[in-house]
Amino acid sequence: MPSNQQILLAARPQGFPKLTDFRQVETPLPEVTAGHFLVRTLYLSVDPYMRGRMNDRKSYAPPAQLDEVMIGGAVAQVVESQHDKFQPGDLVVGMFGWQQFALSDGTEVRHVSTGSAPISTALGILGMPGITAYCGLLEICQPREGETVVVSGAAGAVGSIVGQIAKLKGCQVVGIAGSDEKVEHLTTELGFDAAFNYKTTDDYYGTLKQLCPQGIDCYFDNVGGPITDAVFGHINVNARIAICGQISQYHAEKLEQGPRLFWKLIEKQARIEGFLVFQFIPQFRAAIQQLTEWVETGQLKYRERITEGLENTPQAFLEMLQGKNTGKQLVKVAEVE
Ligand code: NAP
Ligand code: FER
Repeated sequence: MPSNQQILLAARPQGFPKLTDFRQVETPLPEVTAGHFLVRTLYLSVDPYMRGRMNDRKSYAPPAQLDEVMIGGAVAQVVESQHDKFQPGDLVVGMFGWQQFALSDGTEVRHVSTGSAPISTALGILGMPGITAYCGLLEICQPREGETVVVSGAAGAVGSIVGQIAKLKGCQVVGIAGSDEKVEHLTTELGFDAAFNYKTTDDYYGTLKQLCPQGIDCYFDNVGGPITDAVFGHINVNARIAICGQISQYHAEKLEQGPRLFWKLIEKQARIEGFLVFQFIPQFRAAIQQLTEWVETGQLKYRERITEGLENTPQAFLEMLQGKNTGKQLVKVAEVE
């Protein structure tokens, strides 16, 4: 009987996740019933939000369940269908989970539309991370020509797109990332005006002062913690701060006591706003269309770090959390047929 390889959540992590928090099993291939279709996974996405879903805490979505397939987005190919909208051979993107095959009723599944770009980009620059960057920056930070935009987590899937879009809008762009190679990539390949390595810099406040002589008008925050504290010290009147992610806090077992700089928002009449990409669903189509055009004209560049093999998905996830990726971290599971 044909079988399905699946990766389950085996334990809820304490602090930074471990390989033993996951378990691989072989199960029978599900049967296709009326109104459903079966897909074969081609690429899996590993994302920071998955760390939050591994905790037993309800947030915007229920937690991943113990001993069930780990949640996650994937690009897949339909292999068998009893659904009007999806035919064998179709390339689709959806929340199919960490497994070789998935049965779907079509909920929140869309056909891959990446123009001339590879299908893997439907999980990165032309997918959830790209839309997060586009809508988060343009709707919340609203950068104007000549303004200074700072982005943390700058060399990752979201941050690398945020900085490039801010450049397209005529801003001065400063990135913060975790290695010298990443800093080099941002300034030489992606057109950032400046960047620094937060792992080898002690004085974030002083470095930002040097790199942002006009102060900071927009801050796109992917990381939180001491980096964000330092940015607060340099915000201009009417600054806009978008809280996209707080990855420096995701594994914390005890809440960090920060410097509590919210009075800066009063002094500078500044705005800080958290957002979830899903609040922009009405703008998704337009965002993907614009991002596709920028990718096709070479105005937006992207990198992918691709790990081979479903069995290496937990490792790829941990490596992304450790910052081994530049650009979007993916797992390649199978070739298109
Ligand atoms: P990513 O940036 O491609 O990968 C995560 C990166 O985080 C790593 O490469 C690492 O790079 C950095 N990192 C890890 N630990 C860190 C720490 N302690 N301090 C500073 N940086 C750290 O991931 P992504 O998918 O683009 O997501 C980026 C952020 O956006 C995450 O916080 C994520 O939760 C958030 N996000 C939010 C939404 C939303 O709807 N609000 C949607 C998508 C993503 P370094 O080498 O630079 O450390
Ligand atoms: C993410 C980080 C956090 C993300 C969503 C959240 C979609 C939401 C967290 C919550 O509701 O608690 O990267 O991506």
